[in-house]
Amino acid sequence: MEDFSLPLGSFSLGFDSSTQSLKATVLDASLNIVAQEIVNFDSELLHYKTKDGVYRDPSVNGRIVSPTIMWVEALDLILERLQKSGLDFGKIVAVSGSGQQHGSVYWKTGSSRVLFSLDPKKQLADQLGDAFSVKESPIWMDSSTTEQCRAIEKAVGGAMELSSLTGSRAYERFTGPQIRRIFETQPEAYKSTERISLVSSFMASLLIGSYAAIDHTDGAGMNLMDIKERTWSKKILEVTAPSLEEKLGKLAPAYDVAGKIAPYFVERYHFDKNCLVIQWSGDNPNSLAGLTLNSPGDLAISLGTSDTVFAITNEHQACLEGHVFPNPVDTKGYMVMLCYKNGSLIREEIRNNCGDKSWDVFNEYLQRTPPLNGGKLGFYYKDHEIIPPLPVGFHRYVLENFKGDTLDGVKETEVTEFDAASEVRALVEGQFLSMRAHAERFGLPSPPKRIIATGGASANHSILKEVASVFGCNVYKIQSSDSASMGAALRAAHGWLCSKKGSFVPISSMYSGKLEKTSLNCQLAVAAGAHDLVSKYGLLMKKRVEIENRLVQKLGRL
Ligand code: ADP
Ligand code: XUL
Repeated sequence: MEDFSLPLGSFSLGFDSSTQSLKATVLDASLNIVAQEIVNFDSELLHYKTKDGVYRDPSVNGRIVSPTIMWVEALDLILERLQKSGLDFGKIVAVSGSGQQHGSVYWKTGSSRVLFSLDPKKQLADQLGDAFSVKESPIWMDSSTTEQCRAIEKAVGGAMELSSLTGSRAYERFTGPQIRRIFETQPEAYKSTERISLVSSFMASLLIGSYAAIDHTDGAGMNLMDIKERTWSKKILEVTAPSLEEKLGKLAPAYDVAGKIAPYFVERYHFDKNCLVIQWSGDNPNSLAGLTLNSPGDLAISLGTSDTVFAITNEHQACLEGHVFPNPVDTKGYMVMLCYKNGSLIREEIRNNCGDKSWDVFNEYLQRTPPLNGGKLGFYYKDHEIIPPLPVGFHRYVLENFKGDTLDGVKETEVTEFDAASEVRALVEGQFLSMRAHAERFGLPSPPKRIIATGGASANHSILKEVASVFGCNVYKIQSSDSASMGAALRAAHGWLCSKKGSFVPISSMYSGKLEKTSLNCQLAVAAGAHDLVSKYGLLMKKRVEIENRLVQKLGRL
């Protein structure tokens, strides 16, 4: 029988270049974690003065960016830390990574030469400071491109047409509308750009010392790629910005080799010169790999800076809400996903305002308040939301006479505040009710067979208990809450095996029959909530959707 694992004693390394931090996970050949590191942007790279890893531009509505060079500096720093921890880089046979999706990097003409000849005696950031034509990368939180979204949709024949071509209608954070905005507002910078990378392909480019391709899965988050053909859609490129194809370079499958590790890393950190860099991909797709999501009835909920809900599917259907991406570890299937912008950051804000800045107090409030919150419902947006498309603002309602058995005679009254404990419950219940409602509408597994939770807030048992109650199913977790870097390390090993074999091998062959002995094993975290509660939450959800629709009519943009 063929051996589908890395050689004994070797390692694979996965990064997660996310909104607030850069993380790394090292797996051994048995797929167990041997090292993990993190660099937090706000608290450890103080000189960039980011808040939550980003700059919110007060002068342009919805503009949210991050300094590109900060991500570069973080890479050296995390490698230094891994080195200090005693990691033998020579054992790493493959590296891959996750990038926050949609964010874009603009390489200035001539930068490929700098990238190709990096001096191992100097830091990367000291050499690449002048490599970018746009120094602040637009990221997934940006919502400044509504005009560009509508123009692109119109030019290709409508939102549904764009969704059927690319997997999503136009979204403000998607890279195509972002590129069009750069072209319109900074034409000189656009002209002097020789390559546009995603965060994922950008970080891979640093590691191979030349421009890496964009992988098919993260490429589907751009509104530029024909999702069925997995090629750039010429029609959409034309209506987005001039000479775009040459600036984007090639597309490649996620399991492809991007290149060998650059001499910079061999000399500075003593990587083996044959170490392969496998295509990086988006953080959500790599989480799908790290959570070994391969059953159509499973639902993943990621509670990171953004909250996302995703599952696998065999078909691609056009939709006006949510996204379809090629499955990064299956050559034929797809992943479907919903993304919320107000995830961990609004939970932190409510924790700070109502819960004494402490998760313990926040959790105690959740435990102290009854399920359904006595009919108190809230909508909390500290940043412009994606689902539903509503602007910054808080909206609170009390449902009179709501007992959870009928909506007859139930009327809502808008109020300006709740007591602290009810505010916490209204936020958390509201987030999961919205996920359940939109997941059902989008055709995600309902009820799911099980939920696998991940992301920073999945460390919080009280929050996971609410997930189990609202959805009415068991909630599982893997060993690490950073499934994006775990998935990247797994995909690195997978890409290495595909390269050795000379063709695609199913990723499950790496762990089938021995999953429970690996760090990828999913374990029960919380058992399903009581059955009658699930139907009561169903009614509350119905009411919430009614109110949400009214808010969107009044305040939203579609
Ligand atoms: P990203 O990868 O998108 O940068 P993470 O998945 O690392 O984000 O999650 C970071 C978030 O996790 C923080 O913003 C924090 O609010 C949240 N978090 C961490 N620990 C807890 C906890 N115990 N309870 C709730 N949220 C938590
Ligand atoms: C997904 C999205 C976010 C980022 C966060 O569409 O915008 O989840 O990937 O890193």
